[in-house]
Amino acid sequence: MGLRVDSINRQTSTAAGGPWNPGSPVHPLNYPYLMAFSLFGKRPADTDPETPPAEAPEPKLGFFDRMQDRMKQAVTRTRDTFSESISSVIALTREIDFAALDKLAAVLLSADIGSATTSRIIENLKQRALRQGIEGGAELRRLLKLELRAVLDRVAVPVRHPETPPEVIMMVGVNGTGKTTTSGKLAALFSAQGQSVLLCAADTFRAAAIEQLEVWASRSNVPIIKTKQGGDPSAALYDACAAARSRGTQVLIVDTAGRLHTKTDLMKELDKMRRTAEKLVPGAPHQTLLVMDATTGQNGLTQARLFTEAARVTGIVLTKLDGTAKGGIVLAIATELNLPVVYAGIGEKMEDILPFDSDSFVDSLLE
Ligand SMILES: Nc1nc2c(ncn2[C@@H]2O[C@H](COP(=O)(O)OP(=O)(O)OP(=O)(O)O)[C@@H](O)[C@H]2O)c(=O)[nH]1
Ligand SMILES: [Mg+2]
Repeated sequence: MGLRVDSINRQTSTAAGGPWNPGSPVHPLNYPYLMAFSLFGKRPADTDPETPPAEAPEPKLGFFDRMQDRMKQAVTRTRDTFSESISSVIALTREIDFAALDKLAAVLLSADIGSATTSRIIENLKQRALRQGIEGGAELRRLLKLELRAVLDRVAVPVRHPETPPEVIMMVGVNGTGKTTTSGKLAALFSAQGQSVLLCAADTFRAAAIEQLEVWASRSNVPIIKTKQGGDPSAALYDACAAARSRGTQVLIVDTAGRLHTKTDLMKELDKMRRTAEKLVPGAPHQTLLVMDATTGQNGLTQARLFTEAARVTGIVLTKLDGTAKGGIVLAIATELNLPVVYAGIGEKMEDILPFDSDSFVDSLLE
């Protein structure tokens, strides 16, 4: 079936989702950074051509900065350690030589950037040093930014949304990474962008998992389809897909139970859910987002690698970026999983989610 390729901007005309309800907890004013999306996306040509520019809300001054500020704040701990270490490497020498670059390699490794990515970046910088020389700290920072961006941009493919709704997004991952929280945040985010959203509580395994998603549904003013605890998650998903189709819902977000890739039965259950969704909605699930906890570092990465192999993951949501000094894991994810980070979780509140943007991330890391 046909797919519409969008930039990270999911904004559609408000006609599709109805007018804003000023009393709604997801009123766009509660998401001031949403209005900055069109400024923020890197592919302006890909924005929805059906959105008449005249009707697009005027971006107010400062919103772009606000989004950048939020990313900056989220990676404060990473930036502090990272920048401090880089400064100390640079302070040792005026001219950037191989010895300084080897020290820089140690800094990159300690920020969890990963050995493959680090080797590649340092090798490129050494080649550059041989060819043209690297004059000093400012030049090194500039070149390092380019290298980091290149790593992220290599895997940054535009999200492909289906032409016919609903778009089905499945949240998967190991226990406790933030799947339910992210499902709730995304429901609120898309809804604030004017899209109709349905949540599906397909974690029937953990006690209180359904109630937890219900709380998010009511917070974000989004309907939910559920079954009882212990029920078949595929049955809940079937009902949700049928409901989304008959209601003309634009986005169906499916919260699934935490599972380890080693639990064969549970991985088979994910497969069954995929097949169920596809029966009712062609091409579904359109996105399978692996939710990863940034604080688990390289361990999380090993788990994620095995998970992505088993579950046909299309992108990563990196949660708890606010709680780690090892935000460099974003780069290791790009190189080692060959997948883009599409959203970053930056706190526990409903608005604590950002569409991931490599420029903003790298700028925030290396001011
Ligand atoms: N600081 C911070 N905490 C987060 C973030 N995302 C989720 N959390 C917290 O992480 C904990 C686990 O979140 P859940 O959404 O329940 O995780 P889950 O993956 O659904 O867990 P299971 O369903 O048990 O596998 C909760 O305390 C969340 O508030 C984030 O971006 N930042
Ligand atoms: Mg959960």
